[in-house]
Amino acid sequence: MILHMDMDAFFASVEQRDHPTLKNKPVIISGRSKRSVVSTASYEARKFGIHSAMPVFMAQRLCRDLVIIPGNMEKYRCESGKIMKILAGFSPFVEQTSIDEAYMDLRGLNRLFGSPENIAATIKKNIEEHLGLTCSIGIAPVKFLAKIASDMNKPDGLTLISEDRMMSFIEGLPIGKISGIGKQAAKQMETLQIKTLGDIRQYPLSVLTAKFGKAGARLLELSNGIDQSKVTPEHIRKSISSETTLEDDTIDFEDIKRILLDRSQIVGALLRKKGLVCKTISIKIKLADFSQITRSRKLDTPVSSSSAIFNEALDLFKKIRLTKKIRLAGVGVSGLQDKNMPSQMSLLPIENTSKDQWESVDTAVDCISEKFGPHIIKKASLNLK
Ligand code: TTP
Ligand code: MG
Repeated sequence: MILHMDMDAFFASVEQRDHPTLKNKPVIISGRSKRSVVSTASYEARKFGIHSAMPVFMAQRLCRDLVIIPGNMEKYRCESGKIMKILAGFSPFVEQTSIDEAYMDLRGLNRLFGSPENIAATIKKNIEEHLGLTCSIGIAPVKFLAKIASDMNKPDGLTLISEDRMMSFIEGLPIGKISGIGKQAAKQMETLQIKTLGDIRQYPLSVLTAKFGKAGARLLELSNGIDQSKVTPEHIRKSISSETTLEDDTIDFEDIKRILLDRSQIVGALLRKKGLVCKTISIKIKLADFSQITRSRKLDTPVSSSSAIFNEALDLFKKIRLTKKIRLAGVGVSGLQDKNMPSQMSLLPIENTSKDQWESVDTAVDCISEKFGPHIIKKASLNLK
């Protein structure tokens, strides 16, 4: 089962918690300018028809007693971090998808924390007790339904769509509820008599893909209760890359080498900052005629030193036979994993040792850069030009 958690009126609830006089009052969070829109509205304000993205002047017209509060993103980010930490206490399989939303894969948690409903109730209790905030949780056998479920009984909701109920739920699910189906697409579908996800099954794959492209194929899968998307924690999902468009197109090897070195250092520093190592290194080259070349290599042993990244990037670049000037070059890493996660050791321990030495140089450089700024210390070769 997959769990989806979404905080209730997140920014507004944080302010209501921190300013008890605002409790039970219609409150919106917004910018200060005349043209500002509502970032979020407390549930008391929503009763007046006020919602996110509505111009503030309109919200004021709908509710005379409306309290308008300027947002404090730093505070909300900090609260978000605390919420994600609570979730991480239950499972490493947590995927944060926005400032106040996350998925959790519940497999294997039964023994520790009980049934899915128990897990959800404990999460809600922890968030309320530690942070004084409420959230809504949805649980379903697949990801897209978990998200829909979390929205069904807001605020402070807990909704479970069991395996048994799933198909009948899908049958009557309005098509517009599916994330990614906009109003326009929903209208278009209505002309085909498709109002619910169940209606999709009246059409063969060929018709759906002809009409809606890839989305058609995905909808057909969803209508059968199949959702290929998995809960993907950040360290698995993300890749890190850095690229630069050159001031002047060039084919000069030394110039390009310097760019790759510079980009490798940026990528390496980000990787180490996140406490990650990478297994795959790639380069991207765009030529003057806008065509693009990408190359990547999977390593036997994960690395995080800028030198290791650069050496691989340069090696990949050397294998390209360049006939035109380039206008953009970039370095990327993927296959990211936690630095402390055990991985298969390299068969060549000597190679490892030399990489480790560079890693300590990098760590020292990272510390200096953090303290004095990113340009205070760099490879001598980057100064040649
Ligand atoms: P949401 O989870 O979409 O909304 P919410 O938490 O305020 O309310 P709900 O109970 O319906 O989940 O967004 C989370 C936060 O993101 C929200 O508190 C403010 C911010 N946000 C914006 O700044 N602009 C927007 O248009 C939206 C939708 C949200
Ligand atoms: Mg929310």
